Amino acid sequence: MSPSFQMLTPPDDTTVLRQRAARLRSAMEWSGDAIAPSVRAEVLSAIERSEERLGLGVDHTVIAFAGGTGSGKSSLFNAIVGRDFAVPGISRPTTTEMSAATWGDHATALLDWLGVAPNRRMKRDSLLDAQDQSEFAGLVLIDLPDHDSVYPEHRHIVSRVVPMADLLIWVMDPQKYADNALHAEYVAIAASQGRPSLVVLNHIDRLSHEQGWQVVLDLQRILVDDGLPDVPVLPISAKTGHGIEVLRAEIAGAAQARTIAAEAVRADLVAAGRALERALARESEPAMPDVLEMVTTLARAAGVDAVAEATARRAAGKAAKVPALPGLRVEDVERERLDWIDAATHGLPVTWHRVVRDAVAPADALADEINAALRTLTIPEPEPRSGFTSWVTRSSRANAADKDVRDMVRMVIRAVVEPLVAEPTELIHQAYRNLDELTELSSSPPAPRSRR
Ligand SMILES: Nc1nc2c(ncn2[C@@H]2O[C@H](COP(=O)(O)OP(=O)(O)OP(=O)(O)O)[C@@H](O)[C@H]2O)c(=O)[nH]1
Ligand SMILES: [Mg+2]
Repeated sequence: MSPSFQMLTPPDDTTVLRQRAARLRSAMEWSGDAIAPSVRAEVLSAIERSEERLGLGVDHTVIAFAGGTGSGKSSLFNAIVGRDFAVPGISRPTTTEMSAATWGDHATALLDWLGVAPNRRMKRDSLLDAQDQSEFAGLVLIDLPDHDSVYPEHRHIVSRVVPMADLLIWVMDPQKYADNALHAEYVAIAASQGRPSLVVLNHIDRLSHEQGWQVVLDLQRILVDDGLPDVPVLPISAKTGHGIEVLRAEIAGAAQARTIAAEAVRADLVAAGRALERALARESEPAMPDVLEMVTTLARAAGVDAVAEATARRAAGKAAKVPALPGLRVEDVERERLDWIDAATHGLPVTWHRVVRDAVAPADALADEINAALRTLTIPEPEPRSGFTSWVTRSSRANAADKDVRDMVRMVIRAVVEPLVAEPTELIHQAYRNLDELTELSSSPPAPRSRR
């Protein structure tokens, strides 16, 4: 098939992210036992979550209100939606189920994936003016239960949905804004994973102007510790409406920046790549051992010296019987194979030793393949020449014959060693190096590395 212009267009966000997920998956597969089961589960769930999110399209932006009980998530949700849909609490506890509002379309598949019950979904447009509709088009707004609930199922919903949201709005209140559980278990983790966040300090109407700013400054300081030094704190009141317009503008901006959904998926995959990298404790660059050295040693172990020397003696005019090649013993091959694996994993975390060992063919299979190939080899037996030949000529003929035999045997062994030893090792090294790229935020795939 000849290349078309279509094939030459730069890949879009979804394609690049799908490729990243696929590379991460293959790095996982290649690294086999080198990864602890808990890290493997974490990375696989990030891959699956990302693939699912990409499958649903990145045309919607999922924004979720998260925070402690009574902080005002449902009240703020209602203020943005313009209707009392989420149930704000008069008597605690209140929100037990998620509510969702969508603009533009029903986003059915996305809401199914998020696990929003059908009767907790509301499509907003008819009551809104045209400006609202275009500003919020593609927005999926979620009201979450409290993370600090006495009901474990609330925490489960929050823990499940927080990694699925494209933007998190952390709702805090003046009483509990410093709550360690929220910061340590959610905000700091989301920050370390590069998930986009906004922070609002609700119930600001309960404080004097000065008290309000003191709390804002203190919260700002805690956010620096959380790893969110650049996220401003927005003072707000769902009761008086103070700050609601600013919040609306932030939400509209995020909804319009379509890339935010793609960014969230990318951050998810990068965080998974970093978890993988930490688990593998990458230390140094892998180096390919010398294939020729292995081949030469195997040729010697197969008995090439005696055959080459006898052939050389015949070429020099002496009568000598050229012996058959004895071939390789499994223990000789195993010794060489283990030396190869040691060299290929030198400086790498110890678990990679097992990964390379599993990838390279076992010694008995290697010995069988090499011996079978050597049996098909016909070693030329030069006829002793009659008459006078100078010493120099005889000696150069002997050297050439010796070299020919060694080259032939090495070529045959190399033809087995390349696909069964060198290429699998190179693939593992490539998977190991891929981890570098998988831990970077750059969206472009890496330039292909040259093979040795
Ligand atoms: N004074 C004041 N009261 C507020 C404000 N925001 C919410 N409230 C009240 O605080 C109570 C809790 O608000 P909700 O919106 O239900 O809080 P929530 O975060 O959804 O709570 P859970 O669903 O239990 O997690 C309700 O009685 C609200 O009317 C605010 O800015 N100022
Ligand atoms: Mg609520």
